[in-house]
Amino acid sequence: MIFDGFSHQVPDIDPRETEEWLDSFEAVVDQRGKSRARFLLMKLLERAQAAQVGFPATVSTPYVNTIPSDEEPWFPGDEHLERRIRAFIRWNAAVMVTRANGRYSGIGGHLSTYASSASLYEVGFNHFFHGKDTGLPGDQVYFQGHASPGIYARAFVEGRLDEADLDRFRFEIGGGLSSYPHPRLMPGFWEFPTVSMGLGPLSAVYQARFNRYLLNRRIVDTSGSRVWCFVGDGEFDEPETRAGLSLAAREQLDNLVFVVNCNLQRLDGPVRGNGKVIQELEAELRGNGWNVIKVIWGSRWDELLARDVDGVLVNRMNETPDGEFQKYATETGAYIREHFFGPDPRLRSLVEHLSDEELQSLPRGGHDYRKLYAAYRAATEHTGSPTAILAKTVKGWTLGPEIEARNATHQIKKMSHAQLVALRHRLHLEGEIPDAALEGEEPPYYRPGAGSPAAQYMEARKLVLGGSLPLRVVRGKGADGLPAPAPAAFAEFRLGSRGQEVSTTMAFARLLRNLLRDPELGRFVVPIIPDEGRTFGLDALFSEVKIYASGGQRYTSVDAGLLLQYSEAKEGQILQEGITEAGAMASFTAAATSYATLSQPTLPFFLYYSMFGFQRVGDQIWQCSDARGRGFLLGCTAGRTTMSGEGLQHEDGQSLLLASAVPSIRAYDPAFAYEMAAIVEHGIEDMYGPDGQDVLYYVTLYNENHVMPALPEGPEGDEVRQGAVDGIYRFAGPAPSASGGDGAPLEERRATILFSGTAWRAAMDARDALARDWGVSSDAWSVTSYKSLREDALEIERWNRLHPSAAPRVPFVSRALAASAGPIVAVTDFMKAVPDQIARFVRQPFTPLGTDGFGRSDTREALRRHFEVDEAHVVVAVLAALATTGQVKQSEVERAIAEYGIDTDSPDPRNS
Ligand SMILES: Cc1ncc(C[n+]2csc(CCOP(=O)(O)OP(=O)(O)O)c2C)c(N)n1
Ligand SMILES: [Mg+2]
Repeated sequence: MIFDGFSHQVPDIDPRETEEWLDSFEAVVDQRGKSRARFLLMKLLERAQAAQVGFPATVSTPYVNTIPSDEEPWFPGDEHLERRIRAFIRWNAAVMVTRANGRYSGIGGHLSTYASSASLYEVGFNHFFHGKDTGLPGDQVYFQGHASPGIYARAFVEGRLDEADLDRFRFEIGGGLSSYPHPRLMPGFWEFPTVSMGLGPLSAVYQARFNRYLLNRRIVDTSGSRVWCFVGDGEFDEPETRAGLSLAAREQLDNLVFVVNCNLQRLDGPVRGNGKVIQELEAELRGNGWNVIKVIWGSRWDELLARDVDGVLVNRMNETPDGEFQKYATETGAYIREHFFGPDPRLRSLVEHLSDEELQSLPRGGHDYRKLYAAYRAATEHTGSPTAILAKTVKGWTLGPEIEARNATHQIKKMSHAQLVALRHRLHLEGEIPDAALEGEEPPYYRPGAGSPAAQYMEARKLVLGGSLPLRVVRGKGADGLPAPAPAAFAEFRLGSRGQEVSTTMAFARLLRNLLRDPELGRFVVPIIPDEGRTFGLDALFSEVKIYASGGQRYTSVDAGLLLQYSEAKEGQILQEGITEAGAMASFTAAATSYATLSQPTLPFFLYYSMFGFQRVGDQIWQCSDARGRGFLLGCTAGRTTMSGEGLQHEDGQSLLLASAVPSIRAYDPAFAYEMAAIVEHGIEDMYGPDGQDVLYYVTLYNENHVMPALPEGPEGDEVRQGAVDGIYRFAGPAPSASGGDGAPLEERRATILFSGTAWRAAMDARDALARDWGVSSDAWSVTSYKSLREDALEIERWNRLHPSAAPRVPFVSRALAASAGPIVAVTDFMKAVPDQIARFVRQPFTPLGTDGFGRSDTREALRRHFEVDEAHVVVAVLAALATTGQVKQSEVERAIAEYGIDTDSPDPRNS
């Protein structure tokens, strides 16, 4: 019993009155039945709500429409014309997919998702979605990826695409229409990549929140913008779909509407054959504090429900599982009469006056245009919480009995001639598509002529709503772009840490503070943290720029009065997301794409535990890259041995490898503060300067403190900075070799050591030891970006291959390292595959030392010995490499192994 605890703990001040109420309730149950009792309870609850008697929210309501028919608003459109337009779009969507698959069997595409949701989209396009022609940001609409054929078909009917475009659906090589919403491929059309299920809804929540953030911070007036997100009922099973629900309600995002296409099916079959997905989603959403509007039944059911005085029809609706409803969608009227209405004589008599055909065509609410209009209207008028419209539809609706509601419907990619003839009939398009046209090799498209009533109507609606969608425009570039930071922000890092031991994370926290204080750029910086701000040394910012809280701070902080107090404010700048890397990444994406979505560039810095980035939210990073995001991802506490005490699930040795898979990521692993500062300075220019690139920067930050070296003065310093940006530079020249007699390097005992990040210490110690104890002189190079070096080399390799008669070009890394002598040993706190990225492009023998294997907790020293990335292993690797070519004797290698106490029988850390 839900309220047991409550009623037992609150004293009953009038037991007699209580008893009277209970007795009369029991009498209703006995004499009038449970349906009546339920009805009365619902009425009471409604009355309680109206009288503002606080009561725990009931999470589910009967399986009927939320908006009663007598509360539906007047429909302001031309229903007939809108139906015609819908028919044209439906037709073109089906024809486009069919033609594509006729041309190249297997090219794919989807018919039934859009067929189920055409009305859901059209009511939005005709009446609610605001475009961007006015110069305002307009609405942000997240389309279901598999519904793309219908969205293209509408753009065609509007005249934004032509037949040749439609005929290149899914033929993306050479610029055809992309299979799904991909801004990377169609940057003037799609805004939001949605086809990886769950990421669209999550992004939509955080987009709506980011709109509010910019509004509250008085950066963009988003008060007229609404975020619409179309979601599949199957898609709701993705944890990401559900991940943002509570935040949306907590933040009172009444600028957000989810439209859930409840066709009761996913790819393989029913979403909840034995249950009721709409009821389940209603409970989930209401429980999370959402306003839920169910659109289950079309208008022709209203009359039946009005006559359902015993509540038997509602009961039947409540108890029928989705699997049955799906079956009814494929069955005859006689079957429905027998099985749905049949068992109860009261029910049977309710539909006596309807023919079998009428019974079969009793529509679902998601195909009833007026009911949808009412729901959308209510959603836009609702305040205080986000709204979800749960619309019941039939998957494949109008496509005929062989496709509608079939379990295989999602996979059907082609319609036969007979099916197209039937579709034409169903859509009443005989006048527009003559028989002769259907006899041709390919079914024809249809577009109403310019000046036709349909074209005029669409044009008029477009004018009212401010333009067509989807549309991606980039206005936040050039003169409208982001102000460049003053160079002063970066200056201090040139000097090193002047004897102080600091980490690159600490240096970055200072740099971020400098950027936030920049008089021009500062307010556009968006720091994002999923908790752990203190770990990264950002707590000083809490009081300085404050944490964004839409309702301000309504409590006295425990540390109020202290210098570094925890401060939340309505105009706060930090997005403190709490422990949700997924949510933080969605915020990052909203900020990283605001230069296009909202015509206002912002500069996001997302700081997180490096292990929980690419590994945890890799698909979102991919999505953000598709969306042409620009911003900085900071992998803090990076490294497999640097984060000493945390162990297997924390210690990151792979994020740089995972980053190497994302084409638009520039991945950096800086060792020193000045490298980090040079990379960030360059990155801002690279992404937001006049030639702004749609790329993301990934920068690792470590928590190990060192005295940070200073940048050399003058032109040499400039070269170092350039090298740090390009990926490699010589940090230290040949170490004088003690056993070289007078200290001159022995020509034949030379080596090159590459280091990245915190591995620089092992590299430099080894360099000293090699010179001091082994007569080997080595250069040490800092490699800040193996990814950049590899990409440059691959590009040049390709160019050379395709230009056989031209003088071959030489990759940057090959040129750089040509100047260095001896075998190369590369040491990193990441996997060996990270340095291996350049092995092919250097002429010297190449030995990577890295941290392959599961991480574990111990001291840094023990971990570095275990993973074989400490000074000892660098020395041994250098000597062993020199031994293979005879410059060093085998016995010297053995002696080094013994002197350093390396256990040669220890298992490979990769397997242990
Ligand atoms: C993360 C992810 N997993 C799987 C898929 C493959 N997939 C594409 S559509 C689909 C079924 C979608 O069902 P639903 O969300 O109900 O949409 P409907 O087409 O029924 O409207 C699946 C499994 C995907 N696109 N993304
Ligand atoms: Mg579905």
